[in-house]
Amino acid sequence: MPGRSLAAEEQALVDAILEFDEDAVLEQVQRLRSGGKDPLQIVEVARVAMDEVGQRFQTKQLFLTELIMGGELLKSTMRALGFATGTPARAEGAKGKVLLGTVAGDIHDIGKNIVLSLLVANGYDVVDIGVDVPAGRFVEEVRRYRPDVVGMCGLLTVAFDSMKATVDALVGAGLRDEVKVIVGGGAVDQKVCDYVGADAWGPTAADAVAICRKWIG
Ligand code: B1M
Repeated sequence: MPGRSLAAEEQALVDAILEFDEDAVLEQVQRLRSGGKDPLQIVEVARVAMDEVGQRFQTKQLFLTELIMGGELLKSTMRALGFATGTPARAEGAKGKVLLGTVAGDIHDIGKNIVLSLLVANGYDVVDIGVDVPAGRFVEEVRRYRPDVVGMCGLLTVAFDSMKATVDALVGAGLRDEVKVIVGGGAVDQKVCDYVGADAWGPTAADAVAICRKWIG
């Protein structure tokens, strides 16, 4: 949540996540909800904590077990907030069709599932093809489902090359002009968007929905 400091109750959620205290996390989520905070704002607060978990993992203050625990804790938080946590999923919606997946080499899916939930809640038909999805599979699924938008997620640096390979594969298959491509997750930014050859990137799940809305109504 760049640009503003956290309120005391938001900070309490961050602290509970950093202590890996699930009861305290869920209690704090409940408190924020009762206070009228929007679930997506709560996600962004949890994201602050997960960035810190990631930093501590990187600097070896935390180990893989704790990274996994952090992921599980975040999934419980998402469940409590009513977001999808499973994959794959298919939802029939009246609006346009979005194909969503985490690219090859990357299994991070919590952000993807939030994007999925939000798109479904906004009436889109979403086909979730899961995680670690090779470029060729994206091409196959585009041929099969004919989506309006292809959404690629990835948090690892190596995911950026997978995203580029996927866009290249769509070009090679003659499908690139038939779909809009949006990328997102973790460190994705405009530079990554340009590098991979996507049409847009979404800093948050809400941005992803706003972009799809702009494209397909
Ligand atoms: Co991983 N991990 N992880 N991890 N992990 C990161 C990404 C890392 C930055 C941590 C760090 O070291 N600082 C680092 C990547 C470093 C790099 O590549 N530069 C890392 C690493 C190294 C690894 C492993 C390699 C660790 C290891 O095994 N030694 C390994 C890789 C596995 C693999 O993918 N092949 C690994 C594994 C895991 C877990 C399985 C333990 C777990 C993931 C559980 C899961 O997803 N089911 C995990 C976790 C939890 C994290 C961190 C701590 C948190 C990720 C997260 O869920 N954030 C992460 C640190 C970080 O992100 N700073 C880290 C919350 C989530 C809501 O945010 O996904 O960004 P995010 O989604 C946002 C927006 O980005 C947006 O909407 C969401 C809400 O606003 N959004 C989109 C998301 N997708 C979008 C798509 C769009 C548009 C918007 O359009 C399509």
